Amino acid sequence: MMKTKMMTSVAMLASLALVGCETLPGPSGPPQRASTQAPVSATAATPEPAAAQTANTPVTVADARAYIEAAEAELAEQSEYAARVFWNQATNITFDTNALAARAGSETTQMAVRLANGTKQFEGLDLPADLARKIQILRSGITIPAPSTEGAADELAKITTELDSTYATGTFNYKGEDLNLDQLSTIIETSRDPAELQAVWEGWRTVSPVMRDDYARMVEIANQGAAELGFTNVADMWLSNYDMAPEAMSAEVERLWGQMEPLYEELHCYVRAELNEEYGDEIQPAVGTIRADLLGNMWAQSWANIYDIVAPEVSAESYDLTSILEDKEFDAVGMVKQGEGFFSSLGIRELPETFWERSQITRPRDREVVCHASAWDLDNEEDIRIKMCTEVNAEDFYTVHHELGHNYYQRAYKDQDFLHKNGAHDGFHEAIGDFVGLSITPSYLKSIGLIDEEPPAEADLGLLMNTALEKIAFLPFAYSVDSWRWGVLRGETPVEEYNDAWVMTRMKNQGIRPPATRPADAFDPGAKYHIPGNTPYLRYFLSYVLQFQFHKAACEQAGWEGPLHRCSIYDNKEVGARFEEMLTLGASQPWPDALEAFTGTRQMDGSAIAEYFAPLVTYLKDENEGRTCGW
Ligand code: X8Z
Ligand code: ZN
Repeated sequence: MMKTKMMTSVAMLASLALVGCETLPGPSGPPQRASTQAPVSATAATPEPAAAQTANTPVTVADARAYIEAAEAELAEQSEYAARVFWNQATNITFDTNALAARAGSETTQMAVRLANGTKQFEGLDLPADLARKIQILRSGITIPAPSTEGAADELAKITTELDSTYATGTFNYKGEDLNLDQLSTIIETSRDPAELQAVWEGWRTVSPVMRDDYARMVEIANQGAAELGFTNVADMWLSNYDMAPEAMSAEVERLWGQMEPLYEELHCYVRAELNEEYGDEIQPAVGTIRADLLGNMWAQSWANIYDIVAPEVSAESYDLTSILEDKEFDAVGMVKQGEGFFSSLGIRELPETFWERSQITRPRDREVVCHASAWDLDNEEDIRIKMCTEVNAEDFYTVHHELGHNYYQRAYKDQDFLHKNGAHDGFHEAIGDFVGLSITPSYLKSIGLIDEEPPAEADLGLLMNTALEKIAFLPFAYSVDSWRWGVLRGETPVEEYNDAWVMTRMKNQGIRPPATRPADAFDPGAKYHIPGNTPYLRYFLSYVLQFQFHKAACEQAGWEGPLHRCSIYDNKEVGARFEEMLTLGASQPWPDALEAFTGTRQMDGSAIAEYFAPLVTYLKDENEGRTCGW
């Protein structure tokens, strides 16, 4: 469940390289390498870090190296300062912490933009690969860039701040009570009353129409910023972060989605039939698209909450992890300790004492905080922390592993140069903890004493269905979010068509539809955090592909011969050592090198997912026989 309840925030503040959605969410929520709220000042107070140039002295490779070294030093110092300011804000939201965070973010952004623009002096030089790579990282890592035009960055900052805080403080009055996103989400997850589901689904979307025109203006300014940095538009800039041309990366995404689409269609077909049985033809017809509010999640991005409706009847009873955690009287800290225990079992050094002293593991009672789970690296060394409002349930048990994955990655690459202190790409960062989560199998739960007996093979369908509702259902959602956004950022979708394009993109890829015709002023994308928060979403799509590749490779290294979904790498030091090698590389090498180091392949590929879910797909195909699938 999304736990985004930011009372206010300063949108799109810069965070430097400790970044990724996982890290350093400054007050803008999921963090960016750097964003350009700030003006690119032609008269920056800080001198350019490069060796002084005169008009008739050509720059050299040595100059470029000196420039980058100085830039990294400057950024490293600023990033620690900014991280501490942001942490303060995110764990104690007040007027003052917001103001300080805004200022730190603005300063950081100005620095990042100035340094990125400063690399233009080296264009045309035949730079060694490592330097060219660092310059590329510096240039393309700015999520929402501003041009240096007087006032543009200020205007952009104002808009992004407003967008973000509008989302964060959004409420909807339902049955006389103002409900926030957490409370509305709970209804969507648990209610089985279609009228209530529709009211709440539509209700949450009343927070976003006000965002639409500001969003359009933001796109306009950001594209000017991208142009100044040498990019066609912001979409291309985002797609330039994958060690290949943006067009090639787009083609990669299409290829991967093409691999997964047939699998998704089987799941869609089966779930639609079950919902039809549950709700009847009036509410959910047996053909066509699925009503989005019936899927157990505010954005229909994960369907695990309707497992009870779609559970395969033939499957034996499995276990309910939430009940087990409750029965065993776990508390939030205990869940994090259990997560740490998994990483320790792989031979990865335990978390520092300061992690336990400084993390926010549960929601404080006495102040406003940003509850959306994140993992932070405060000093580029050992000061790693998570910030969660952990609840004792299965979902948060997985989230704990997800966040710890970010923290262990951060610590593993801490000795890389500053611009290489990052994931091999952003999808890697998102995939680490989820990869470990795939090893939370019955055998693992038994070995840590959470269950007494492993469920029999007859329970496999149920186990796989549960995972598919989480992982397979998510793929076309993640693909849709940035498909929509690329269209907008490229200027292909005019503002009047924003909402229709969003509805159509999701209809096409996910086969879902709103419960009723949307109002003319709707801006539904604004009701999903990552749109007003300007967090690129492709990372999650890639992560959901990569985590299965990691899992398959790890299980092969472990000599596992059974079905992939029963494989756990718990306690396997050899696999752990190889995994840590990949983590230690950070962003120092192109991502295919990191991928190859662990999996032996240089390509992202959906065949591991297909193999993992093969038994379920056989079942789904069987069940779907005679049904007209698709929409
Ligand atoms: O935003 C997140 C994480 C932060 S990295 C909590 N996720 C996406 C979402 O909630 O929409 C994780 C899965 C997808
Ligand atoms: Zn994450």
